[in-house]
Amino acid sequence: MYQYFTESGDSFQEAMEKVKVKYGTSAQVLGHRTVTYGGFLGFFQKEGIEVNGCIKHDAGAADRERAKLEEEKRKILALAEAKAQAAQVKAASEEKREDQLKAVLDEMRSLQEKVDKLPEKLPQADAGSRDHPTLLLLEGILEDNEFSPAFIRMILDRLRREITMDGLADTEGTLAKVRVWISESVQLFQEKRAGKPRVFILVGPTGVGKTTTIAKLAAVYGLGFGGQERQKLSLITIDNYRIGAKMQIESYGEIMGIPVTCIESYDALRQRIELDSDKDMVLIDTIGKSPKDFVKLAEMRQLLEGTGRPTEVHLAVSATTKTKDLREIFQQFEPFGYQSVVLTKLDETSVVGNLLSLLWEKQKPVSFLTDGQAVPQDIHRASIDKLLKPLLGFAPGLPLRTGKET
Ligand SMILES: Nc1nc2c(ncn2[C@@H]2O[C@H](COP(=O)(O)OP(=O)(O)O)[C@@H](O)[C@H]2O)c(=O)[nH]1
Ligand SMILES: [Mg+2]
Repeated sequence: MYQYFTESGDSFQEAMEKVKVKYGTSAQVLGHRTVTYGGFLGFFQKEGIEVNGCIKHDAGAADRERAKLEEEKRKILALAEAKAQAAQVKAASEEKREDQLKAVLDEMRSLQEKVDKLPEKLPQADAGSRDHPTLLLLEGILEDNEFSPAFIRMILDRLRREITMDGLADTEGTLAKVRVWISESVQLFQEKRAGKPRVFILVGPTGVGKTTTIAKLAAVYGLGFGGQERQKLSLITIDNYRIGAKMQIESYGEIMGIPVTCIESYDALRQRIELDSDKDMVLIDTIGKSPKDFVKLAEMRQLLEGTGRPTEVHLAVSATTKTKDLREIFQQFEPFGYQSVVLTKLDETSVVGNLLSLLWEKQKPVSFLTDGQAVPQDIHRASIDKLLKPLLGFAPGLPLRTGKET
C-alpha cells in the first residue's frame, strides 16, 4: 500500500529535509521539479523545488507491532490483577491501593492510545528503505530503465562504498556520477585492420533486421556513407529459404553496384572467398531459422577461420526483445563466438537498461546501432552518447518515471 506526497522548499535540500521530518527515512522520493509558489496576484512569487514520492505502508510490520502491543497489554493486565490481589491480601490502606490501581490504569490507557493510533503510525523502516534517499531515488530510476537486479546491485554497492553521506546529499552530482559509471560499463567494438578481406558475418534471430543491416553496412563501407573510407565490397547471403530474401539483398547490391552471391554449399563459400581476395571486406548475411541453420553457421565459421581470413561474427539483437528472451538469445548464439553485438530497432523502444545490463553481464562490445527501416541512413557506429540517450531520469528536465505504477 502506497501513500503519495508532495513537499516543496527553496532548494532540493530544504524540500528533502521536510520530507525526512514529516515522513521519516522510509519515504521514497520519485522525482522533483522546479516550481513557483507563494506570492500574491502573481507578485513576490518564489522559485523552489517540489519533491514528490511515496511511502510504502508495510501492513505486515503494522500487524507485528500490534501483536507485540497486545502481548504487552495482556502482561500488564495480568500484572495489574496480581498487584490488586496482593494489595487486598496485604490489606494496605484504601488510598494506597487506589494509587497503585490508578498507576496501572494510566499505563494501560497510554498503551491503549498507542494501539488505537497504530494504523496512522508510520511503519518500521525495513532494511532497504533505511538507505539514503538518493540511493532509493537511484534504485527507482534504474528500475524504471529496466536495468537488471545484478546491475542495480553493482551500482548501489559502488555508491555505498565510494560516496560519502555528504556526497549523496548532492543528488544531481550523484546522478551524474552514476551516468558515468553506466557509460563505463559499456564496451564499444574496436575495428582492427588485420588483413584482407575482412569477413564480417551477421548472425541473429529471424526478423531482427539482419538483411536490412547488411544493406546499410554495404552503403557505409561500399559507398562511404557517413564519412567512412570507401572499400571494395562483396555481399554474400546464405538465406536460400525465401526467394524474397535473395531478391531483397540482390536489389540493394544492384542499386549500390556491389556484387551479391547467394551461396548454398561450403564449396561455393570457399570459392567465393577465394574470388574475393581482391576485396577489402566481405559482408555475410545469414539466416537462423532452424537447428540445421545453426549447425551450418557454426561449421561455416570454422571453415572461414580455416581460410586464414580475419573473421568477425556480430550478433544482431532487437532492442525490443524482452529481457528473458535476450538472455536466451545471447546464450543460444554463444557457440558462434560472436565478438560483438549490433543493436537494432532502437527507434521502437524507450528503455535500454535491459540491453546495457546484459552487455555488461556478458562483457560484449557493441559495434553498430540501427534506429529505423531506412537504408542507409538509419545506422550508426555505436557510441556512448547514442546508447545512453534514451536513459530516463538522469538529466534535469527529463521525466523521472516512465509512468509505470508499481
Ligand atoms: N523500426 C525498425 N525496423 C527495422 C530496423 N531494421 C530492420 N527493420 C525492419 O524489420 C523487418 C525485418 O528485417 P530483415 O532485415 O528482413 O530481418 P532479418 O530476418 O533479420 O534479415 C523489416 O520490416 C525491416 O524493415 C530498425 O532499425 N528499426
Ligand atoms: Mg534476412
